[in-house]
Amino acid sequence: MTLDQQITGYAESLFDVVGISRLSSGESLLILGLESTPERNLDEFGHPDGHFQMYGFEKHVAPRLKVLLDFIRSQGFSVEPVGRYGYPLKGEVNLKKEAIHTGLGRRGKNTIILNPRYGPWLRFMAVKTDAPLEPKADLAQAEEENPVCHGCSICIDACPAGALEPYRMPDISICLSNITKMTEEGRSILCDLCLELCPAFKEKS
Ligand code: B12
Ligand code: SF4
Ligand code: SF4
Repeated sequence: MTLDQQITGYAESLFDVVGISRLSSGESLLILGLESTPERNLDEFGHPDGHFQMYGFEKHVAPRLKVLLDFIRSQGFSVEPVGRYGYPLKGEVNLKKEAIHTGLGRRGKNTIILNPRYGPWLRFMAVKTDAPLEPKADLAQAEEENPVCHGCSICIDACPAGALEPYRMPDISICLSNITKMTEEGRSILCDLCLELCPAFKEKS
């Protein structure tokens, strides 16, 4: 087994999907995806006392990331998460574009990546490494309209903020996942209606 296969195989034992991309610096990006479910809710955020907290990522992603990073370092390579728990919050890496280019799914009209197995429920993380990982060119997909969205506009019609146009969100400041209400414990109440109503791949997930 090659080193590439060992590292991606190890990552696949910890995460639901794994993709490899190459940065212009020559380093590799491992794109990791984990399904958010009611039992493993990655969408649990909050900002009590003004400090942004990623409760779901802290609980479910951080331990997996630690094991993966330890493994890659034990092979003699450097590796770092991009952003907190591999979530580039300021968009320094566009995880949806990377997911498309590494074959992990295609964008839906709700702008979210739809995966044939997990629908819109994958959450993505990125780690940067100098390990020699080869992008799988045959898996790469283009940024284009998604056949599963043909004839459907459920997400666009249902959006209470009118924030969606097909495959794009012209003004991100009006999305109700941006202007989140808060529970008494300081947990964000996200909207997510455009994901919950999406029928794509529901029967398979
Ligand atoms: C900023 C941000 C937001 C903003 C803006 C969202 C947006 N759609 O841009 C707000 C706060 C509103 C938001 C909300 C949510 N987000 Co958010 N967000 C991000 C973040 C940090 C950056 C995204 C970004 O770069 N946006 C900028 C826009 C310009 O980029 P873009 O969406 O790729 O837009 C491209 C297309 O529109 C394309 N395009 C334009 N015209 C056309 C036409 C056609 C035909 C096609 C095909 C394409 C196309 O060109 C644009 C530029 O490349 C990422 C994490 C990351 N670093 O990637 C998470 C991320 C995208 N969010 C995510 C999630 C899950 C959500 C929420 C569901 C809330 C939640 N539970 O966490 C909602 C969903 C709302 C929605 N429908 O998008 C996930 C998506 C996972 C997935 N399966 O795709 C990400 C990847 C985070 C993660 N770690 O997994 N988010
Ligand atoms: S609700 Fe319909 S149009 Fe929107 S992303 Fe899902 S399948 Fe595509
Ligand atoms: S999360 Fe809610 S407000 Fe934001 S685009 Fe989806 S349906 Fe609209």
